[in-house]
Amino acid sequence: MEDKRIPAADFAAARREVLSAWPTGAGVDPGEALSYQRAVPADKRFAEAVRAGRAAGRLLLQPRAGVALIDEHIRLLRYLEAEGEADLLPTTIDAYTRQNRYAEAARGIEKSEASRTSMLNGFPAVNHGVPGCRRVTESVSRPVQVRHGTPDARLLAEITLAGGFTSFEGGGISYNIPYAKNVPLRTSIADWKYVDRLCGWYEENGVSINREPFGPLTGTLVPPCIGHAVGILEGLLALGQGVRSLTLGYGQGGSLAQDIAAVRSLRELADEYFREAGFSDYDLTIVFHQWMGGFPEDESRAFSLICWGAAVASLGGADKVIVKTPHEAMGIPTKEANAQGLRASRQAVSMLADQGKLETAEIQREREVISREVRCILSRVLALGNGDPAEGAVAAFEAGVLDVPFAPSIHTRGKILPMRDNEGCIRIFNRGAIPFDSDLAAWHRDRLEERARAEGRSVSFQMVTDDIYAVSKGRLVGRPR
Ligand code: 8ZB
Repeated sequence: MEDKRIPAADFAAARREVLSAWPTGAGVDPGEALSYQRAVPADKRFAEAVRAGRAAGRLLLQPRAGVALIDEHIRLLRYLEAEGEADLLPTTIDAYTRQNRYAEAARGIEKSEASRTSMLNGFPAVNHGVPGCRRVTESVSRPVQVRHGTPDARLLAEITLAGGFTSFEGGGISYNIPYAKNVPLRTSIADWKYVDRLCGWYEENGVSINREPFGPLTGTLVPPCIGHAVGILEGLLALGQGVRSLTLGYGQGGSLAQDIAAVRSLRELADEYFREAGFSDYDLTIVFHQWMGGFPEDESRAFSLICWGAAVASLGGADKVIVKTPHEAMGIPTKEANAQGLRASRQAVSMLADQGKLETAEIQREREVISREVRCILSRVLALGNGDPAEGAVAAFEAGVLDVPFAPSIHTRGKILPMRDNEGCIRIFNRGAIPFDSDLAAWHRDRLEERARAEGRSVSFQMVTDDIYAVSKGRLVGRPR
């Protein structure tokens, strides 16, 4: 597989340009950043934590969290570590920073200082610069990851990695299509190639940085094959730039069989494609995201959904689970609610820890279906790119061979329409140009017809709407009432 590394001279020149885009960029001295990262102890390295967790068969728990001010953010992370017993810590970045609007983030910091409450929906790491990031990562005892949603994350990556963070979420597809309206895919993939090369550069110099493409995409009825195809492409791109610690993700769909099959098939298919492309020296882990769709407002119901997600992650054999909170329907959680989500998840995960693997005929069936679907899609994508995953992804989104449901981006066709079948599995009603073999396509239609018969109505867009709201209203399948 042809994915050329950015040549050293080009990369050095690009770094100088990126670091001059905002004053705090000058705080990054690559050589000094490398020495600083080399001194981060092993028990605070994300790559080492996920590797060891997987080796020990321990499912790791991680929350989301981020506020505007450094001291407040440190207090928040320490609370999640102490009261939530989080295995891994996050730093969720605010929306201005995600859109490279650092001047507005600066005003948000000022307003937060004046009002003594966070006026940003996350931690503005670029504005706080390298020293601010180091204060955060030095104040906690667990590895910390940058979580965001940034189409152009080059400066954010430079500053946070120099600042001691040891894992970086996102990818050129998964942090564009679900997050931006009008950023060309070619642009975001090129900008993420820089991020991956930066991580690869740290790797080559003895510093392992974990990379995590964002698996759930829009988090709304995303068929497993779509997230898997995108994740595998982003994995190929990352490995191509020298990344070695890779975590691929999947967002809970709601069907036990389909979710377990999705976790298992993701690991299997990713390994298959990576090896086929000539990569062998990498460490792959799988992250399961608790329900990313609309949550029930009632906190007791929210806890039920949280624990169910934790249980499925465990039964599926994921290595990490991203935990939701009972405040999900309301917005950004308090630190107390965040720790509650962690402790509720911990109870379920601990009780399942020694129960082994769940295998059923339905799980096996779904695993085979997902594998076939992903192969149909990826063989076409890679053919479109003549073996190059970046070119293939751009061409595939243009042609509708890859399509993400309910995405804001104009750079995906938006033709794909997913809905649940009678058992709650996510199927595809309208697949646009997604290249399924004809028997697979027919099988999806049959499954949906079966539900339609059971509900005494025809397969229609109404079912999609009903399914989108079903979980927040207390059910899985959006049946007529
Ligand atoms: C795509 C991710 C969405 C999820 C949570 C949302 C939602 C966003 C923060 C946060 C805690 C934050 N989220 N920003 N959670 N602190 N600053 O990410 O609630 O669950």
